[in-house]
Amino acid sequence: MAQIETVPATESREVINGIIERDGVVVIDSVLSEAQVRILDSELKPHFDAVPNCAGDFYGYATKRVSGLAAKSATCQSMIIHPAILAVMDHFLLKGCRGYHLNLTQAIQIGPGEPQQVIHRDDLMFNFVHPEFEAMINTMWAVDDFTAENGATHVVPGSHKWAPDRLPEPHEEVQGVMKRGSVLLWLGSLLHGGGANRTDRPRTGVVHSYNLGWLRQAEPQHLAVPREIARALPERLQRVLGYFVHEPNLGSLEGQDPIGLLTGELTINGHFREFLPEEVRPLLAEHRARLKAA
Ligand SMILES: O=C(O)CCC(=O)C(=O)O
Ligand SMILES: [Fe+2]
Repeated sequence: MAQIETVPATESREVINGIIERDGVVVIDSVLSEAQVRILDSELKPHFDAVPNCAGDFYGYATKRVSGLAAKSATCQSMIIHPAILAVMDHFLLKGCRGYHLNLTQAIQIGPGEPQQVIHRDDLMFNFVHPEFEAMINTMWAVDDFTAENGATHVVPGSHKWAPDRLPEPHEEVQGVMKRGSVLLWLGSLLHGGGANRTDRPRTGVVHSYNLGWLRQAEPQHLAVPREIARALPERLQRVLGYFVHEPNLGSLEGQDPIGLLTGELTINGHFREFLPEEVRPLLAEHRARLKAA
């Protein structure tokens, strides 16, 4: 039978990353306190009350989705840059880029009667072959207890190493059963999907996904988070939202670091900087030396 390893929030980064490398998935137990989950739940409630059900064969018909969480929930803001989460992103995503960003935020409330979602890989969003590294990684924070009955996410451990066309046998699929406040992490290349809700109450979870800093964000965070809100956030979070330059020169504004939009340092027609990785410096220095000598 397939299994998901659950580790305590105190588990070392090395062990957590090792499990994810092997299985493509892990649960970190009780990262948020009961009090934090309660606040998160109350921050999400008015948005779930306002939003209609999705209507799509992928998103479901009895499921509600709320995005823009980096602007809507202070608890999500701190979850996005939780050190245990960023340690995983550092380990996997920095193999494929010089800096990563948030791909999307989405609170997902699977309502009673919703059938199981199709098993899929989220990284199909980025349609290129990338065997050397992951393009994206997901976190699913349990706002309710996730149970087999209420729609805990299905995953197929090990499927991140499968040929793209291999489909899982029923015994290879397992649900991410976890207590509220826990977080399920899975690689973008892992087969998974939302579960069927066979109870009479919704199942709420919060997805934050992260991707390589040179890929497009599924939910453009500069647009999703109004600038007045972004301005007040901690710098680490501003960077993860996408206010940084991916060297060389990807994402600069006016030839400047886009974080200047938040700090007030960005000037129109100001000094047009270059943002270059260290390893190209010798090549440039050599070129200048040759020019001088000529
Ligand atoms: O809600 C879930 O458990 C997972 C949803 C999912 O995988 C998706 O919508 O891409
Ligand atoms: Fe998914």
